[in-house]
Amino acid sequence: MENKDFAQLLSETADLMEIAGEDGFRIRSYRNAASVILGHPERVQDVLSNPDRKVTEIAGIGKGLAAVLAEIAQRGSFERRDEMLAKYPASALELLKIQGLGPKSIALLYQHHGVKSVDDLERICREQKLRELPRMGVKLEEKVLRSIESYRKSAGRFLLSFGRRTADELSAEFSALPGIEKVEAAGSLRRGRETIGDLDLLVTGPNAVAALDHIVRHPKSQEVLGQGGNKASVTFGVERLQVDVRALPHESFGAAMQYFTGSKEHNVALRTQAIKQGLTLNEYGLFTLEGNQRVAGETEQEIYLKLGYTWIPPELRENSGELEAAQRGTLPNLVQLADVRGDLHMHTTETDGKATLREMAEAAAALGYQYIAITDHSKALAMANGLDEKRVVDFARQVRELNRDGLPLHVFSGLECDILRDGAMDLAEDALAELDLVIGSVHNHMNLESVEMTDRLLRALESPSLRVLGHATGRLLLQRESYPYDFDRVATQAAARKVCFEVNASPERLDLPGPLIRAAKAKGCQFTISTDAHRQAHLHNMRFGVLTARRGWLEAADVLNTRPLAEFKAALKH
Ligand code: DGT
Ligand code: CA
Ligand code: CA
Ligand code: ZN
Repeated sequence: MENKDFAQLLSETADLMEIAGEDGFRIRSYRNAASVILGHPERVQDVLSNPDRKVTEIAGIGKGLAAVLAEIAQRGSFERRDEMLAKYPASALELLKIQGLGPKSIALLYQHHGVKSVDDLERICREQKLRELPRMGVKLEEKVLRSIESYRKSAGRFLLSFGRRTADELSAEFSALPGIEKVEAAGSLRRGRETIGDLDLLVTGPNAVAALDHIVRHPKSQEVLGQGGNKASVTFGVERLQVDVRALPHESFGAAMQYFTGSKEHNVALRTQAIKQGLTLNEYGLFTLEGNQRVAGETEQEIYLKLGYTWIPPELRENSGELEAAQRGTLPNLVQLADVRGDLHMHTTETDGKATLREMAEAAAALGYQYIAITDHSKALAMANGLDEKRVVDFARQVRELNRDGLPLHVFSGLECDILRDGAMDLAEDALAELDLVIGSVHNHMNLESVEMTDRLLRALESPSLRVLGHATGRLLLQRESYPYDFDRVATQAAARKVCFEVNASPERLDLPGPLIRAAKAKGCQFTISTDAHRQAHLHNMRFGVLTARRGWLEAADVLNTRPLAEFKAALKH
């Protein structure tokens, strides 16, 4: 039993107890224990099996929980959990993932209609029975149906950052094996999609098949889904991410990269072009239809070139105009990580960040940046101890002084100001005017009608201090859909008011998404790419923001924080 497994059993049980409407104290103690165990550096199992140790030594684990943990270690479950599972099946846990439904509503649905699974819930909504329950209604019924749809869409997908981490871990292991020359990730990960379904790893070298043996014997591989002469598939890690590994000969590595990078739609269009030229394209290479002569295959570049295109960056391969542009030679010169000169959205211990201004500045300087903006929350986020007018003015003065005496880079005073329900800024304009950079963000009242949300954002754009619209769709990947509004109208107005859209690099957001970035650019908008860091390590997420910007066809010139310090300062003063 790993700590993760202990934690999961405890928090599942807490969820079920919450559905059952049981008392909050016990529920909190299970949840608390789950998070303590997850963060505990040694294995709980080892502590339990060591006669000289007691689990109660771990802070937050009392006698009652110690008994529970011992029971779990012994038989993989505990009494309370068995009781709950007798009442509600494990499928009830899925219901908590449906946005808009809390444990109380789920309990009600269970009592009245025996709803035990997402399928049951969908049926009850379609039969228009949810609307009749107390405190529910037609709106909620519609919302739940939409949530079910998005839940199904995201089930079995993973964040890009998680895919990247796993790919890096496995690439390093494969590369250390003798006879392996190259390991590359293909598929949606290489295209920088915000979520990935599975990981596609391609390996070449005189002993590339060693990677296949390595993955099927890997201690973290849970299940071997298939193993052939040049391919192995497993589910990997406790998260059970599917990993496909392919071993390839040198001469078809480019063709395989091209094929397995996709997207499927891009590949279909490319193959159609090949056929027009009397050629056929597959994962082994580009061949003549007649005579089956190899024309290209070792690199992607030569394949695209032989078909009349310049090489197409993977982030653009969605069959949305990139092939036509590559044929004409008019592909954008996409922004790169190295172009970014500063990070314009981060939080500190003043609000809900974990590091001080100075610590963030030092970490950012170590990344080679020339400047950052500190943008803590405003007072509407009381939970985060958001800044009021007085603190904002003090903060702006303090930053001016700090810049005079030896910070490792230039710090701009900023704020992530809440956009209130009616579109007003959370703080008075004269306080905002003291700051170098004001980001406006929506953090609550996200379930407005599209018309209301559009008006709210249009009104926010009238604020003379506003420079950036932060994470402007509000989506949380795999958890929460974007809120609806008339994006074209808002983008048109943002362009007119010279307010930038933020490309938020936080892996849970990646907001704006690529297609909306592209739409905003077409309206004449400018952009920033920022991490929304809440601790130093988050500053490294910039790479995911850049990938997302590239999926939106952005060039360095479209992104304000690619400008050198002096130029950036001038742009702020426009
Ligand atoms: P994912 O894994 O759902 O995030 O998305 P992808 O794009 O990584 O899709 P995946 O893993 O199924 O396949 C990787 C690429 O391989 C895909 O983008 C295109 C190519 N590919 C795989 N199977 C087929 C196929 O049956 N037909 C075609 N045309 N292409 C395929
Ligand atoms: Ca994939
Ligand atoms: Ca795959
Ligand atoms: Zn925010």
